[in-house]
Amino acid sequence: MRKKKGIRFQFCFVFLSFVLSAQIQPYDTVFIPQPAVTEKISGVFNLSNSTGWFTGNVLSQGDVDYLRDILNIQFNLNLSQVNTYKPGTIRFSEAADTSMDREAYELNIAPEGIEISARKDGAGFFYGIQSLVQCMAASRNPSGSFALPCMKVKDAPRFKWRGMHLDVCRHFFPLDFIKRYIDLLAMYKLNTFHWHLTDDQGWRIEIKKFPMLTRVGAWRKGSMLGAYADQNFDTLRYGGFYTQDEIREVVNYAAQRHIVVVPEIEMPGHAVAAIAAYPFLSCTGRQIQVEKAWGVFNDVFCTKDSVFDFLEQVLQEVLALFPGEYIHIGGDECPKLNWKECRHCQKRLRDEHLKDEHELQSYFVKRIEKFLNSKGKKMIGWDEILEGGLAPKATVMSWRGTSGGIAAAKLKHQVVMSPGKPCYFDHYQYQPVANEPLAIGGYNPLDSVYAFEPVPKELSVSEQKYILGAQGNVWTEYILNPKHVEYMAVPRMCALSEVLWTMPERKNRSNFLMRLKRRIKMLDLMQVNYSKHFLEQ
Ligand code: TNX
Repeated sequence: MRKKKGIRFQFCFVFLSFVLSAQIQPYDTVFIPQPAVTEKISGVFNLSNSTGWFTGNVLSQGDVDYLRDILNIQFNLNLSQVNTYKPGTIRFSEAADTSMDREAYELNIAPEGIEISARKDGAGFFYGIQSLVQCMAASRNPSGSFALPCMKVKDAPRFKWRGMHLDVCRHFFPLDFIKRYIDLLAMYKLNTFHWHLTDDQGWRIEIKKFPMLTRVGAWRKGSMLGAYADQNFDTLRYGGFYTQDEIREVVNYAAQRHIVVVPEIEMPGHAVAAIAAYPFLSCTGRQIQVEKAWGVFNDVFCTKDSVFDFLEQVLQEVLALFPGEYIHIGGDECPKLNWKECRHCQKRLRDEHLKDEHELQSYFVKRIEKFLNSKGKKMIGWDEILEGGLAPKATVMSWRGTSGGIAAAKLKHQVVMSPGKPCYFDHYQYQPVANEPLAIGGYNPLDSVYAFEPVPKELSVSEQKYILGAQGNVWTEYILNPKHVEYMAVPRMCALSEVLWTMPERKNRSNFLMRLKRRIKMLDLMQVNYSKHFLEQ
């Protein structure tokens, strides 16, 4: 009997210490997203302008430049690079464990020096630098030096796809802001920027072979003003586009921050701007205008061969600009009305023995996937690509809830979760909504983003591995300028970063809010126009 009690006691003790170690400790107050393991060490490391840094020949040039710039720009520090290690230095070393995750890192802040270790070929050093910067922002003395609390951090992300999206079609944002947005993603260890480049209201990427896409398609003769119900428009010419040089600049800027850019070229729907530039692309061949209104429109790409030839030539230029493995082809919200009346589409239906227009959409997407695969790229599309049969290797981005993602994972297809609730950051974030800037609708407060679990309970353990991660989407029908994008994206993007990086047992809502409040120093330093409602929570 006594023995049994002893065992029970021992079990309780082990269980309790496990729970305690998984819990957030008081010193864990500087990071977003919360790292996997943090361990307090006594003492502080005093960092100042006289601290040296030793790259150990393991940091890439990109990481070296990034560190130098961020210390300089954010903290006004000009630390000197030293050629040999000596105590009191910030040191980078290659991880002894070569099987370590490509994005994992260890950060040791000890009284005698700081060490960041990671794999040489991954993003780990960069994330270690981000964590160090977060510590510094939280530990800055008024004199400009830093008393960093000593600790050991061992860290790796939960998900591979940690994304943020930006729609630059409904409203256009200058190149400098795109870079700033990428900087924000990098701060929170997000690694995918989904760039929504084409839509009914504007074509925003230069395609050399088809100059009218931007000469005509990038400009509309007015925009919808205010609420949709008002149907109010101005008559101002509005638009803009990114040249291929600018696109390359963004891709390189993102790559230096270990962020991959996934371009989205919408097809077969959301194609009005392209059709306005080249009317032969639609079923009717009618000359139409770049859209002024928001919504879903009947003029979509026709399924005749000349349209596929055109799209393949467009994609050829696109894929040469984006070295990442994925191309997003949209696939959402494609009305089938014109296809029903089009002789080309009806002939296609008969020739390919397709049952209906849903299968025709599936034919469309499969044909594009084949082309992209032949060029070594993977295709991703919104969950409508499930309708009429999923293309053999497609990755599905689930936006109409999680059911599309669940269905795709059950079919053994990879999935990125981006359900409207709570991943649409164009929805309201605070009530009463009447006090908020006009938004498209919906309600996704910070708390529901933080509580989001990307892996649905409906999936078995073997199906769960198809969930690559999740993404926050910023559609810009009602978001007119960069400051407003920041307001909608931050801090919901911070909550999402913790959903995507941190294991669920390390998440804690009130601790997250506390850290968010500490971390605003960094956002203030960068003059980010974040939404301040969380300060009242
Ligand atoms: C649906 S999400 C759309 C977009 C809109 C958005 C507004 C998706 C694949 N399509 O075209 O901008 O809702 O929230």
